[in-house]
Amino acid sequence: MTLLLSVVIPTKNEQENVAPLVERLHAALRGLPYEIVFVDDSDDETPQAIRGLAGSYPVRLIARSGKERSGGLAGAVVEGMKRSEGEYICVLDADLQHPPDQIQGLLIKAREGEADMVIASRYRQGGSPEGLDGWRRNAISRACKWLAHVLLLGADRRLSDPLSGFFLVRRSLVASSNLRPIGYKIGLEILVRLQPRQVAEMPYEFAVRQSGRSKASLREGAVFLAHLLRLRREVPRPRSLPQSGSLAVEGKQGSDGAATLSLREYVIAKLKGSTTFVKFAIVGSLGYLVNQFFLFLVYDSPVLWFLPAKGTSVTILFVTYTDVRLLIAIVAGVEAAILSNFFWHNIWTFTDRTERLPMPLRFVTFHLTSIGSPIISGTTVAILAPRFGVNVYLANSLGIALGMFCNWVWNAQVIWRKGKEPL
Ligand SMILES: Nc1nc2c(ncn2[C@@H]2O[C@H](COP(=O)(O)OP(=O)(O)O)[C@@H](O)[C@H]2O)c(=O)[nH]1
Ligand SMILES: [Mg+2]
Repeated sequence: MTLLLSVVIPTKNEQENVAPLVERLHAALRGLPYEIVFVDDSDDETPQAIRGLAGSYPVRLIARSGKERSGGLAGAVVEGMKRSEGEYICVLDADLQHPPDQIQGLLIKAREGEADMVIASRYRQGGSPEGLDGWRRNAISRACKWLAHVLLLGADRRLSDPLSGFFLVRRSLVASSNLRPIGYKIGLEILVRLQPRQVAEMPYEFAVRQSGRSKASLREGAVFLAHLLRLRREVPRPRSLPQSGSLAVEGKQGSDGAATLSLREYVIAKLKGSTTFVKFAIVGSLGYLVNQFFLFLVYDSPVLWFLPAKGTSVTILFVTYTDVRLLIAIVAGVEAAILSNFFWHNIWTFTDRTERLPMPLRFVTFHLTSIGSPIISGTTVAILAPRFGVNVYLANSLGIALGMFCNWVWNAQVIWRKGKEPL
């Protein structure tokens, strides 16, 4: 009988995990012609445990030693794929982070959708990356994914989990290929080097490791970077990858078209997308200059000779102002900046969005937010510096950034909110 499925499992010091894993696999794959191929680089009792299972289950062991181990995890997977026999190959970790009961689903998807590769995804809707212990592993995982997209897969995000270690491929895809992976990301190697015609994704819940320890480390991070750069260097990247309609992903599907951008193209595309924000920042900087200029004009220049002289004190409603000319100058500076900002935002920054709120309402709300922004930055300094001992200038910078951010959100989302695109 020809084998339908080979389950390839790399192991390194997983003695506690292999027996429960094989039992769960057997329960999940009952009735299918399958085999399990362990490729082991352990220094503990894992090989003995695997041999013990071989009597009762269709289990094979490839035990590696010395130099054979140099390719690490990815090398082990390639070796397992080469020496297995099934029409489809499923790769998963030994630590029960990848649920065996999902394999049938991957297989069905591959056969029905005629996909060469089906990736089990932590990040597609319905899946979960919960097993990544701690926010640090989570952040690292997302950063690695981002890098892989930017450097290799293109900026559009059709694949939600290209770094998944849990996937299924058709043997014909990998059979005569020259894979040379280093590190952990064998799935990425297959995606980039073999450019499968059809790739599908299926969500799954990444579980926490059953027992034993993760072998991921800072060194693996460096190896990952080296792997990315090597793929970038060695694999010519077509402009459009894969062809239109060839990615059958579950759930939301991204736009088709160029999937592979160079880093430069990616940065330019990003910048183009953010021109509104750049204009917003330029207008804000101009407002700062206008404010300073009016402060000077009113307070120091001789033009407004009719105003009270510097240092004139005045009492209004029981409050005494020691320098009423300065007060007028501050108000004039702030108001001039607000008017300048409003004018430029209206005719330049948000020029394509002016239809939403009626002009007078826009004008009034803009005044309120313009005053709100210095209140936010002032409050931030007043709280952070004395209470938390943050350096005053650092606190001020944070406050200004926060004020500007709130201002931006309010302006872009409320005052000049984008209208719906006309059909
Ligand atoms: N054969 C082999 N397997 C490895 C090696 N390093 C890790 N593994 C296995 O690869 C799988 C994933 O490793 P793991 O430490 O769980 O990485 P993590 O899931 O990223 O924390 C597990 O089944 C490990 O036993 C290695 O150098 N050789
Ligand atoms: Mg793991």
